[in-house]
Parts: sequence; C-alpha cells; structure tokens
Amino acid sequence: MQEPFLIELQKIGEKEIGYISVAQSFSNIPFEIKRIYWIYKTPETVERGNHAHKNTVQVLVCLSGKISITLENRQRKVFDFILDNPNQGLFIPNYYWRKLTFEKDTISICLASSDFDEEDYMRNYNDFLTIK
Ligand code: T46
Repeated sequence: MQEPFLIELQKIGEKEIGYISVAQSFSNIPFEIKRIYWIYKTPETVERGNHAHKNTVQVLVCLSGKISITLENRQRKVFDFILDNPNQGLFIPNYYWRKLTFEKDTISICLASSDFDEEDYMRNYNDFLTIK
C-alpha cells in the first residue's frame, strides 16, 4: 500500500522579487492532474475531511496559513503532517481517512487525479475500515 509523503516543490526566485513554484503532472506530481480545487475561509474550529477516497489521489498545498492533517489507512496506521509552506505538497494516496484543521485565513489548493464523483467518497468510517 502506498504511503503519504511530502513533495518539495522548487522555489524559483529570490526574496527581492518573490517566488514561483510549479506543479506539473508526471514531473513533480506523480499522476495526471484532472481537477484543481481550493479551500479557504475555514473557521479554526471546523474539522474538514472525515472521508477517504476509493480511487482519487491528491496533492494538497498550503498557499498561505497552516493546515494540520491526520491521515489513517485501513491498517489504522496514522500519519500526521503540518503544511505551512507553499513550496511543499502532501501526496495523499487513496484509501486514507483524512482529517484537516486550518488556521485562520488559510488558503489551500488541491490537485486531484480524477473528476469530482461523490461515488468515489467513503464518508462512513466503519465502512472505510471494513469494506474490501
Ligand atoms: C479532500 C479534502 C482535502 C464538489 O462539488 N466538487 C469538488 O471537486 C469538491 C472537492 C467538492 N465538491 C462539493 C462536495 C460537497 O458538497 O463541495 C462540498 C464540500 O466537499 P467536502 O465535504 O468533501 O469538503 P472537504 O474539505 O471535507 O474535502 C475536500 C475534498 O472533497 C476531499 O477530496 O481530500 O478536501
């Protein structure tokens, strides 16, 4: 089973002019990017996620602010990550239960390997642990 990992995205530029980082399918992103969505203005008290995907894999980037992410696989192995750097991405494999909290004013962008399909979501934790 694939495990989550951090991807260092090149930081092009310098502090006098600012920076550019790039995400490119099969270059630094290990899949074809089919969909991009972004999450913003999530109150600090809210926990997002609480689901897993059957097929979709993703890379999450925190453009501004800070995200705490807990990922758990069906063997109940848990991985904790902090994203607070726009030149880092978190690869999230399929079949990982995710929980995310966001600091105030955090803006994140997520690169996904599939079109949106609610059928790809597992939103019941017990089903996630037991379904083959
Ligand atoms: C994930 C985490 C990091 C769409 O209509 N299209 C989309 O592409 C997405 C991503 C969502 N939606 C709808 C589905 C729900 O009615 O937006 C609503 C909120 O989605 P959800 O409750 O899944 O949001 P999060 O923040 O819990 O999860 C999202 C992604 O759905 C998920 O794949 O890994 O961000």
